[in-house]
Amino acid sequence: MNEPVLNGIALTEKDRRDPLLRPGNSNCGGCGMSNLMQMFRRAAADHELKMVVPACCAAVTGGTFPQSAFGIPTIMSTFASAASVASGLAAVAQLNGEGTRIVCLAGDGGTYDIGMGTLSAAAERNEDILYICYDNEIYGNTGGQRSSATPAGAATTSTPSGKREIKKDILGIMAAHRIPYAASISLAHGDDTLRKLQYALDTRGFRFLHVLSPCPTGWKSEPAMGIELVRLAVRSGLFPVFEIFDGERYVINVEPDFSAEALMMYLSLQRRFRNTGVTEESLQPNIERYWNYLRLMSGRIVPARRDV
Ligand SMILES: Cc1ncc(C[n+]2csc(CCOP(=O)(O)OP(=O)(O)O)c2C)c(N)n1
Repeated sequence: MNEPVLNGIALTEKDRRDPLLRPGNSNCGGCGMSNLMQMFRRAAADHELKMVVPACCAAVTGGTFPQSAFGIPTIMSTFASAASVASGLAAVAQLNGEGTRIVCLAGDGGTYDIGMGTLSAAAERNEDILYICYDNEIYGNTGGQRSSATPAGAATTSTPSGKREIKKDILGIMAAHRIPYAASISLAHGDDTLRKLQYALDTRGFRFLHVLSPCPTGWKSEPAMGIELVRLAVRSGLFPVFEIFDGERYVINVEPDFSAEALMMYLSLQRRFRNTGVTEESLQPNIERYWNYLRLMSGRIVPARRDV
């Protein structure tokens, strides 16, 4: 069951009556995508939506015909075609003069790796699509293999002693397409999440949202700790929360404290980081490097590291 977790934001009757993700779906307990869908229902209360979902956990969540866990018309696509299918739906909506918002909901494997070709093409054409990547940092649905979103040091079923390469910079890639809006979303920051979802729904053209999505099954963490893990990822600087307008105006939304304590807590609460050799010290250089880049892009020169 999905008990609504709107981060302390009160539920409305509409949230209960008309959920985007219905109770009784097959998501694991503590799945970040479930939380995201609840937040998205709230943000999209005034919008007609159609959704495209490529192969991923969300495709399984959808269920088998004639049942569906999604409360909106949804098309399941192949991995590689999600953004193309969404482009077609967007064109139809425009031809019919409908205000329907076309949404792609895809995992990190479908976004960073297998769907990148059509994603890039749709972004380059500035299609009228809201693309949401829920990033659980693995190919979750097939047992938790590494993707290019998996962070360095995380054990997966295909990198049992820990991934060596660092996580791909997906927002940098999307910004390079000069799309109207790209942002990262922390589910631990409810107001910022709702604001960004609403802004992305109201903006036209290609919009891209990147959501860190806790996966207790793959991260080997407690289901109830998901939101806390996201908070620690943000606090430590590991997951920067920012937005990019037109590929060039960077705005940092949440200032981390860069505390070693938050980073240590983040690592120790997930068994995927156990025995892989990853430490707080080994992660710091990449965190600093990325934050220096973000400071530069946002025009805010502040030292990236503050000892707490
Ligand atoms: C072309 C292709 N390769 C592999 C698969 C098998 N497959 C289905 S879902 C999935 C994992 C998807 O991972 P991700 O996009 O990260 O989403 P998640 O499962 O984590 O929600 C894979 C590999 C497939 N359906 N199609």
